[in-house]
Amino acid sequence: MRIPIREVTPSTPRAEVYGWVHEIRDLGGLAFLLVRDRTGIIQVTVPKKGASEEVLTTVKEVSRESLVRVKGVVKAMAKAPGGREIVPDLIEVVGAAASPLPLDVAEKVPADLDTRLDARFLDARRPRVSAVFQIRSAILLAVQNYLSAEGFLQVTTPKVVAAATEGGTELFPIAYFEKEAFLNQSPQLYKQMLMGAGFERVFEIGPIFRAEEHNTTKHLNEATSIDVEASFMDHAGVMHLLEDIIATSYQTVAATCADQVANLGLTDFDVPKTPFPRLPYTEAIEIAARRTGGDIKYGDDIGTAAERAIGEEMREHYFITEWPTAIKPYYAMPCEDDPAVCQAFDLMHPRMELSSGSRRVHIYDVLLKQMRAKGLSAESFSFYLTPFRYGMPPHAGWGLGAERLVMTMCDLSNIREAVLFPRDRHRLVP
Ligand code: AMO
Repeated sequence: MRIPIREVTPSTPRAEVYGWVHEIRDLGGLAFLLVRDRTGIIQVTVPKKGASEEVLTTVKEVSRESLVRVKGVVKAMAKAPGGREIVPDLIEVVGAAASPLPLDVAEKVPADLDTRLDARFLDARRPRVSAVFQIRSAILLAVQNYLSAEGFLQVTTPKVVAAATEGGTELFPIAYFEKEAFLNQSPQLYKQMLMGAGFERVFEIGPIFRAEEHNTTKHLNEATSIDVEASFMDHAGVMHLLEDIIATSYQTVAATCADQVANLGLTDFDVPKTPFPRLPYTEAIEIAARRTGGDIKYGDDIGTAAERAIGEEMREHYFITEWPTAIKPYYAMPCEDDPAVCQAFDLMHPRMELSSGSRRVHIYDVLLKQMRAKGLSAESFSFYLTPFRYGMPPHAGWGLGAERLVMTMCDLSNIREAVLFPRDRHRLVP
């Protein structure tokens, strides 16, 4: 624990700390409290001879996970966590914890993920859990700093919308007065419209909502997307930006979150090397077919099994490029020399997809044609289509799943571990 030394006389540095009672040990002549805050653990040592009556009573009666205020003398103690202990003259219970605890923060009693998420406030007191959210915060800050320095404007687009962005099946309908409305699946249409507004470079870090039917370890119903859109850049340009942001995020975490990385037991925390390999879709399919022995063929989506097989072969971050136009969204720009292939990409971690993006169609007639080809009605998208008729610049962008970035960086087995209060098919509280 980081302890602010408040008053110093030459022989007796004193400190006052607030923390939760992690463990209580009574060794006859000595009693110990391990007191924990977000920076770590400090041992509070109470010699039974010489301690005040009040301190002794508090140590005897305080329950685990109560919040206490401790004032006393700081002493070097090689065997204590952090090499120091506090010998208190005051221990005050600021907030008593009821017993029994819904969850053992000290992790002596194992708990499954559901129990942990039900008692998330207690679960998050665990250093290993809070480390994930400190790393998550460092990543998001690194991304914001990077993009701001590159001239990107941070924007916030509506989450209550009238039209589907990424296809109609994963939409959450909501009651919005007398109108039909939905929770937005992606800021896609809005970030493109902002290219029409002349903003040139925008980014948004915000929630996306997907009514995924299935409970998987890598899907959430409410996720956080890091979205980028840039005018006068093509797909190659935004791919460079994306790989640079991934590397920068790892570098920042390595430089500023050493304790958290250690708490998570990440012994080989390597910053991925850029540039990432570019793997054409056709080759990705060949690898998947060879390694899985399955009947995956050109034109198929790359599902979980294929994704895993290709990842085992690549063993590092990589891009899948040159996708068939037919399986990418209408807003992806077809290649000039072969319109059956489009200028879209997915960024992959060996375990899963992290991001997808593309150069966009910026020509009104082509966009209209592609929307119709996908069975979408141009009328319900007129708010989106109109800017394409008034000087839309060429542009490109991507969406990066923040939880998947945290999950793969921290080597978490379930995406729910990367969200404080996850939303899935069965979980709406807390
Ligand atoms: P896409 O649908 O591929 O693309 O989403 C982009 C990235 O967002 C993350 N993601 C999710 N994470 C957790 N749970 C989910 N249900 C979920 N859905 C998506 C993934 C994914 O790679 N508009 C395009 C992006 C663009 O072209 O700019 C889009 O939304 O990490």
